[in-house]
Amino acid sequence: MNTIHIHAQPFDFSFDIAHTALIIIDMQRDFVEPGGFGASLGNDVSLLQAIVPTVQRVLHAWRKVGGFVVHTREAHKADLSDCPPAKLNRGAPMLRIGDVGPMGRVLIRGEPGHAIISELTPIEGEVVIDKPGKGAFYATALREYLEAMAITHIILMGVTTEVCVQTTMREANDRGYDCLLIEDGTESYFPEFKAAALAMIRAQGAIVGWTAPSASLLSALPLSQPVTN
Ligand code: TIU
Repeated sequence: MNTIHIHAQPFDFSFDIAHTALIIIDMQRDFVEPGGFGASLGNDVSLLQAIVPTVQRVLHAWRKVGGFVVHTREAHKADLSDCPPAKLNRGAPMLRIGDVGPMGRVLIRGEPGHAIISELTPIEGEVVIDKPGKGAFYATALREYLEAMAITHIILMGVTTEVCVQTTMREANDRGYDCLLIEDGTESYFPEFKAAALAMIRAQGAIVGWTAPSASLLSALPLSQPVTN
């Protein structure tokens, strides 16, 4: 047991790399690039692009210390059989899930928009979870992967803070995992929602979990030299 302690809110977060997963939520072209699902909902995707270097830096550092990595992607089967009408018909987006856009069919597995952005491409040994919902535990094998690796702690990054990231963090918290969200490794299309999500996660004595800047994590990892992108 080699416990690392990092400065976090509302109090220090302690973990052992061997039992901690880094989970990167939905850093896909469909959310981060123009012409995808995020943009079809009327959002400005440039806000999300700004965190890419930070997410990349933490990912590279986590790989260097031999940590377990999970990437998730939100998407549906081509026949939409895993997309409930309540999700498909919600609101008045420019393009609905399954419609053809500049990056192929929106939010459909295997289409160009489904891909994780090139800066964060998964490497061999990393798990990629395709999820039909906002939470990464719903209708996926994530729990089984975490149990197989004896994971007890989760470090989260990705998008969007108050939708898929927060939903996954709440799901994980209810399943008994201690979770830390990297503050500058997550973003929302709505800065005020990001701020509110961070505040509600760590309120009431870490009711959902902890938050910390990437610098806190990076400075505590046993790296022989600083990680550059
Ligand atoms: N990945 C994720 O957060 N899915 C969303 O639909 N987020 C929005 O903020 N719309």
